[in-house]
This record gives sequence, structure tokens and C-alpha cells, in this order.
Amino acid sequence: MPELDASKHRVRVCGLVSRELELGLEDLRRDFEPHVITATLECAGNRRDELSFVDEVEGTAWQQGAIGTAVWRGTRLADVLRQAGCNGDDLHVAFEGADEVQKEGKRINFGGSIPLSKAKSPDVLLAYEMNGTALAREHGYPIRLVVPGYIGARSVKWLQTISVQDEPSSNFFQQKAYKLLPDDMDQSNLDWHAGLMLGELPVNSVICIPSDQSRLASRDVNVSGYAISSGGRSIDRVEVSGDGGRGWKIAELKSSQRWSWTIWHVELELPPGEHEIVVRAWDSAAQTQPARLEDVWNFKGYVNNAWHKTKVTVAGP
Ligand SMILES: Nc1nc2c(c(=O)[nH]1)N[C@H]1C(S)=C(S)[C@@H](COP(=O)(O)O)O[C@H]1N2
Ligand SMILES: [Mo]
Repeated sequence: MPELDASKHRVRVCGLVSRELELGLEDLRRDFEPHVITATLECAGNRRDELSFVDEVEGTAWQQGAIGTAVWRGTRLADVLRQAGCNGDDLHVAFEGADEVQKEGKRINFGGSIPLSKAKSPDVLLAYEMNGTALAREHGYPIRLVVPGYIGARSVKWLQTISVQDEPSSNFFQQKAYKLLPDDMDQSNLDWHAGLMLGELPVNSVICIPSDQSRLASRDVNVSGYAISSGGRSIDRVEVSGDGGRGWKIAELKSSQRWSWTIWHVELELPPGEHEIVVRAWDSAAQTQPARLEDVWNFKGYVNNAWHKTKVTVAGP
């Protein structure tokens, strides 16, 4: 993680703009109106671990916790782009962080891009505060991008370059990592060109409580977790099954803000013995989740949104 001096650090805005800009933290605070949004960031590899039950996957074996929600305060990327003067359609906005990694024998910065249409939407921020205080170093101090609804990798931390261009970023993390490979592809026949660039996240839901393999003393089982929608839509229904997906009960939803997860809760009555609790969500476009892990498996283990399952044992009399 780079250790940046906020008084010296600058974000450079360049590429297909009429005026190149160099903006420090003080410039952002002084010259632009601050905006606050509550947004969930989810790693594309969230729930990757489950996919390894189907076949080998490459990457960190995240369970269902590679996700989090925070209140972000910062400058709208749209306002910065307006000041730089950027016109045109079908363009992309590429970002680079100050951190360096070794990839394919070269030292490169972490980077990625989003379409200009998303970049101009009011909820994409150059964030300088998280939960009411300056960003922590591990979250991108002094300035990071926050792209709600997109895979976490597009929310570039330690932001130092913003470039408007007619192609997506050529960075490793846009062109190679974070691509959804076809399901017949693995290490032996890997061809990055065949992969889809990941951006918008799919609808997903997860059981947080009880945890997998729990032994429960009572038949009244409180089940709760989170659901996230796609494209900033609302989560309109969450269903929970106590019998592996045959019967479903509708969960209660806690109201949520547009780009933030929806916390849900339901009480099931389960007889003594082993049970498989399952959850699935629908968003306001009637989109829901695929049933089987087999249907979403991909070698890099990205965007797993199959029905989430938890096995529990209710103690017998
Ligand atoms: N500069 C930079 N930004 C980055 C990354 C990185 O390695 N370097 N990781 C990305 C990924 S993959 C995710 S999931 C999120 C995680 O954000 P967090 O650490 O604030 O939770 O940051 C993204 N931004
Ligand atoms: Mo990630």
C-alpha cells in the first residue's frame, strides 16, 4: 500500500479533454461541491470459495464477506470531467492508482476503466472520506474512486490518474484479470480475449446468520443476511427455504438506500435434524439468481450469484 502525502499528492486528469487538470485534496474540497452517498462495494471474487466445490478456481478463496458498505463523501467525477471539458459519446474513463505490482515481468500500476456514461452519473465519486473521517490508508488515502454497482476493482484506490479515452483501459486488471471466461476454459486453454470485461454486478443474496455447519439448540431459527441488486435497482423480494429450495418463505426487508445492500431477516421453524437453508433475491427488474453453482462456474471464480446455501443441524429432543 502506498503511503501518500495528501499535501503533495495530485490526481492528473488527461486524455480526450480540453483542459488537463492536476487536482490535490484541497482543490477537491475547495472548488467542488461535496456529495455523500452510502454505497456497497463488492469484490468480483466474493463467494469464489463455493465455486471450488464444482471445479478448480484460481484466486483468493473468499467466502461471502468480500463486500462492505460505507458512507462516502467526495467530489462527483462528473463535476471534475465537466471542468476538464470532455465531450463525445462512447468513450471510456480509465484510472490508475499509485500502487505498483509485478505482472508479466513488468512493474505496473493498478488500473481499470468504466464507460463515460457511468462516469458521468451523479453517484460516482472521488471519495476523500469514509464513514465521516479521512480515508484510511488501506481504503485508498487520500483519494479513491467509488463506482457504486460495479465490481470492487473499478473503485481504484490511491487514485492518481484519470484519463478519457476511446478504448477501455489497457491495464492488466481491465484486459486480463476481472474477465468472465467461458465455462469450458481453464489454465490449459486460457485466452483472455474470450473473456467478458466485468463491470456491473449481478443480483445476489447471502445468508450471514446462522453460519454454515451450525448446531442450533432451538427449532425457531432466525435467518438473516444481505441482498444486493443490479444496476442500482431495488431489492423487492427475498425468499428463504428451509428445505433445500423446495418451499420458500418471504423475508422481511430493511429499507435501504439506492446503492447499498438490503439487510433481510426471516424466522423459520425447523424440526430436529439436518437442514439446508437457501436464499434467493429478486430486484425491481424481476431479475433473480441462478439455482446452481454449476451454472455460474468460471475458472477465475468471478461474480458467483448462485442460490446461497447453509447447512444447519437442529438439536433433537
Ligand atoms: N489502487 C488499487 N485500487 C484497488 C485495488 C488495488 O489493488 N489497488 N483493489 C480493488 C479491489 S479488487 C477491490 S475489491 C476494492 C476493495 O476495496 P477496499 O479495500 O476499500 O475494501 O478495491 C479496489 N481498488
Ligand atoms: Mo476485489
